[in-house]
Amino acid sequence: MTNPLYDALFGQHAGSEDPFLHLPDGSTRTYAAFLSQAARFAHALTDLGLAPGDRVAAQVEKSPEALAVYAACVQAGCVFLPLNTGYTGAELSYFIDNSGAKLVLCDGAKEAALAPVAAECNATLKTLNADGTGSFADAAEGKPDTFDTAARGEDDLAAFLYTSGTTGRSKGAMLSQKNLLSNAEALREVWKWEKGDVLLHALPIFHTHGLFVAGNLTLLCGASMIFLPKFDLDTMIARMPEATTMMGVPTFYTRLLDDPRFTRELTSNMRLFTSGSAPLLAETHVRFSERTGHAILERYGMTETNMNTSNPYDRERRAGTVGFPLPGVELKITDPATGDTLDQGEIGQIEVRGDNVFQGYWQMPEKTKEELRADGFFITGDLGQIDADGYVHIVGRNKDLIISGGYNIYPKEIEVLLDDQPGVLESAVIGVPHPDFGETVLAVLVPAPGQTPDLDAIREVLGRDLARFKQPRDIRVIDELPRNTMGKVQKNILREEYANTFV
Ligand code: MCA
Ligand code: AMP
Repeated sequence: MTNPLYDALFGQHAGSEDPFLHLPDGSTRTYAAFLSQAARFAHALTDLGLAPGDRVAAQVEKSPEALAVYAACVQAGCVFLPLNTGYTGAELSYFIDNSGAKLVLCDGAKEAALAPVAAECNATLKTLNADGTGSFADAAEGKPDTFDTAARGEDDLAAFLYTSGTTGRSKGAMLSQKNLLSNAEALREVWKWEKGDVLLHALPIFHTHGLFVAGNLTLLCGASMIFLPKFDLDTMIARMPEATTMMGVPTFYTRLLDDPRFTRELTSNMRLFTSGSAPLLAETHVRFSERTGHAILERYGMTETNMNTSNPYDRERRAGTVGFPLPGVELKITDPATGDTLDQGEIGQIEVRGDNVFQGYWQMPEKTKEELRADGFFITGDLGQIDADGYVHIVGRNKDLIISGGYNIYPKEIEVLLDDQPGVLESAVIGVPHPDFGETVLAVLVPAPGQTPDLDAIREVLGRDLARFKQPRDIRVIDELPRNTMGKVQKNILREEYANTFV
């Protein structure tokens, strides 16, 4: 019986007293202790009636136990579905219902609010708090420290990650064992990761970046992580000297650079800083090199594809580019209208193919067909070009998407809500430059004839239904939206008009 993902990430460390997690209180969790916890959780999953292939939705704070739920799902053959801790009840009910999750894990503080949602979806609800306590932990108490790993194949699903869409409806990206494992192996090779590496980990673990890029790579190599609940500048600076590597979104880097304590000396133990999830300004790359002597290594990925490209470890890390396709990943630039491959240097849509590319969107065959070609190439929705030296540049997006501090926000989801509010005729939601988040959300409203929308009431509805990071940081009211001759809203004009709102 095999389970390739479990064997490669977890099973190989059975009984190992090597450090895995260095925790904020100064304690360390060994691989053996982590795996025992995961095995107890795997027993709790099966005792609750979960079978291989069943979905486990988890909206839990970052903690060693939250990570052990992921390990337990892999071991028990369940599909792990992590959810942003900022999502509201309205957002969660869609994910739970759509995924058909059999078990929902949440923080104790959210239990009462989620109980009706779970009941309506016939899902069991258990709690797991940031300190590792809760009814799920209780269910695992006293269970054996080992578990008979469920047999799974490399094409079996390991995780669902929801990604929003241009239609405003989120799609569950189905990721197989092979998708995850092949990518971790490629990153180990190109980033030269080793057992002795210590990762400064401050990313959330409900996205590809913090969970798979950071977590899977650490596990595959038997390395360790300084596992912090979130990005806190003082803690990052205090613990940087213990680390050899850090992964961040561009906001991490601009925040570090804004602090005079962040010096060359502070980073002298570091061998590698990587950045992704959002474009890193070339200017940030240059400032970082000047301050620390380290060239940030920028890479490019997506929820649907894991990582696609990376700047080189040993050669020039070119600012403003995302480097070369990873081993096993094919990348081409195509004409969005015809799908034909374009010549080197031309700008077009980026398409990728390889073991990293997902299996499709859960129960959305039509949507899958639109983005995943029959020959295996996935249309990323990003626009790019390949320079004369082979470096891939991302020059824009062919999808209406805002990336704020590394979180994706699809304007449509907010526009649909705004258009529904009393006194609103129509709306347009755009991304505008922001000094901390890179981009932030701005909403433009057109009142219905003779009416004045109540902006405070609208903000209240947005606050109730949308995670904080999606909420517009400003709402402007104008007479009409700029449109082209085809009637399409010209968001580029709005973006120009409001470009200086926050900078
Ligand atoms: C927090 N807030 C945000 C964001 N984060 N608003 C907009 N955009 C955000 N990203 C809200 C908070 O709720 C708060 O609201 C206010 O902004 C400021 O809070 P603050 O404490 O400063 O925020 P923070 O806790 O420091 O968070 C900023 C952050 C965080 C550290 C940049 O967002 C973060 O860790 N981002 C990483 C996201 C990530 O991992 N992305 C990967 C997904 P209020 O003002 O009301 O209090 S993409 C991916 O996985 C692909 C595959 C890839 O390529 O990597
Ligand atoms: P997500 O859907 O959250 O997985 O976000 C994926 C999107 O993030 C990609 O399609 C890109 O638009 C963007 N992205 C990720 N890494 C980079 C990068 N290094 N530079 C620019 N955009 C990036």
